[in-house]
Amino acid sequence: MVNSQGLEGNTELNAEVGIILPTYCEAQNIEKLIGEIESLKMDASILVIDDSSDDGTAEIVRKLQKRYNNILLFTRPQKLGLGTAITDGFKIFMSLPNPPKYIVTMDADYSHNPRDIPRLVSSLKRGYCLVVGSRYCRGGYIVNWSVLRFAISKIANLIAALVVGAKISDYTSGLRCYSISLIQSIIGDLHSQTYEIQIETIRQARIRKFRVGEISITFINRKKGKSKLTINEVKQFFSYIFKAAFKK
Ligand SMILES: Nc1nc2c(ncn2[C@@H]2O[C@H](COP(=O)(O)OP(=O)(O)OP(=O)(O)O)[C@@H](O)[C@H]2O)c(=O)[nH]1
Ligand SMILES: [Mg+2]
Repeated sequence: MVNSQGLEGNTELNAEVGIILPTYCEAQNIEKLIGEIESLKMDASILVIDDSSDDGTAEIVRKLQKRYNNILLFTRPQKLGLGTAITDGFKIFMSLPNPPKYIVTMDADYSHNPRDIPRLVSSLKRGYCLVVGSRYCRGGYIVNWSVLRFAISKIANLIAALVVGAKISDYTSGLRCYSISLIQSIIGDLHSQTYEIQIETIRQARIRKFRVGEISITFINRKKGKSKLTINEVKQFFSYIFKAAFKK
């Protein structure tokens, strides 16, 4: 079923949690990831935002839609960036007849463990509006990253901490849970195209004095498929942070 927005799947779902999976060429990861999310038997729906991956990612998702009735697929015409994929995901979930109460975002490259989703959601229920899965707090780990990748992430986090000043240790983690009320409040101010979305959401939440927290996670570098992080995206990321610093 394709609705007027170009959304494929059952839009009448009424799940407590909405999970956004942005994909660009994740054919080698998406089936295992969705299978594991489904095995958690949560009250959740899954929304895949695919940028016309040429490796058949969307076809795999369509096949999975026949097995599970809680998967939505939104296909965009070309690679448009992680930031807009996430904001499109927020807008789609908000536009459904029964929007979820909590929205989780996670990478679809199998770096994030689906078993952390229930932990994130229960932390949110304890009074937070945004909970980040942190690799840098006590108990958090990163497995199999290059020194360069780790250094870029650490520098980005140090600068983000200075600019945004939330009491968390990981601003760039893609595994998070948001309350729908937070999303409704910040959506009009989200303009990120790529990875800077992770900082922009926390910054906008802080500006509005929403409670932001974190739980520890273990991040395992992707074993299959290629990273989509390019030098251009790193530049766009730092450019956002520096602009935000001067807006303070
Ligand atoms: N729809 C969409 N998804 C994207 C885009 N860029 C990245 N993604 C997805 O966003 C998630 C994170 O991308 P990765 O390439 O793993 O980047 P990363 O995790 O920040 O960096 P690595 O550590 O190098 O893996 C993955 O699920 C990607 O498929 C994009 O332009 N559009
Ligand atoms: Mg990754």
